[in-house]
Amino acid sequence: MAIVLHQFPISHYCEKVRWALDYKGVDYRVKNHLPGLHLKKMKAVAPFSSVPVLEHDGHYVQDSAAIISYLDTQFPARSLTPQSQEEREEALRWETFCDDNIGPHVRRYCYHTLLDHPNLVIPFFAKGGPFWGKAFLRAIFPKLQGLMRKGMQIREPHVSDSRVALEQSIQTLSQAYQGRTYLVGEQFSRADLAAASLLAPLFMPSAYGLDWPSSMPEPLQTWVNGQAEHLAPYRRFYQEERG
Ligand SMILES: N[C@@H](CCC(=O)N[C@@H](CS)C(=O)NCC(=O)O)C(=O)O
Repeated sequence: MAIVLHQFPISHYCEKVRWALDYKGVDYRVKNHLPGLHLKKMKAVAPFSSVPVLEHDGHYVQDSAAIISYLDTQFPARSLTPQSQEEREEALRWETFCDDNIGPHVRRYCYHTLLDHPNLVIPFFAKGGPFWGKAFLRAIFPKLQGLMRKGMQIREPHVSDSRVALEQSIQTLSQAYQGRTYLVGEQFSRADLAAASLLAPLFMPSAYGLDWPSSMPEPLQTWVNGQAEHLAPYRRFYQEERG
C-alpha cells in the first residue's frame, strides 16, 4: 500500500494534497522534484507535466481535486467530500472556484516579486531534493526564471490583472464566509481546504513546511498586509484543522 506524493514543496496545489493526506491520517512519503527536471517523469506517468501526482501501488492520479476524490474513495474516514448530493456539488463548485480563480493568480502575483529574489526562492525549489539541487538551480536560474515568466505569463499587464482578480476572489470568499464557519454545511470540507491552502503563501503558515522569511519582499508584503483582515478565516483553518 505504498503511497508517494510527487510534488514541489513550494506548490500550493501540492500543499492542498499534503493537507488532505495529513487530515485523513494516510501514511505517505513525498518525492520532491526540481522544477524543469520533473517534466520527463510526470509526462511518463500522467497526461500533463504538472504536480501534484499521487502514486498508489503503481497507479497514478494527477490533479489536486482528482486526488482528493480518489483519497475519499480509497480512505473514506474523515471524508472531505460532503455526503449529501447538494452539499457535495456545492463543495466541488467552491473547490473549482479556488483552483481556477485563486491558485493561478496567487502564483503569478507572488512569483512576480519572488523571482527577483533567487536567494529566497532557490531554497524553496530545492527543499528536500537532491544534494546538488541548490547549486544546479543557481546555475540555471536565469534560464529557469525566463521560462517560468514566459510559461506563466508573469509580466504586465497579466500581473496587475491577477492582483485585481485575486482581490475580487478573496472578496467573494469573504462574503461567502459571512456569519458562517465553513463554506458548505456545518463541517470542514475540501472547499475550505482548497481556499486555505491556495491562499496560504500569502500568510505563510509554518505547517506548510517551508522555511518562510519573516516577511515577503516588497511590494508583495504591503499588498498582503492590506488583505490581512480577509485572510483571518484561513489562518484559523490552519490552526484548527491542519494539525
Ligand atoms: N489543476 C492542477 C494545477 C497544478 C499545477 O498548476 N501545478 C504546478 C505547480 S503549482 C506545476 O506542476 N507546474 C509545472 C508544470 O505544469 O509542468 C491541480 O490542481 O493539481
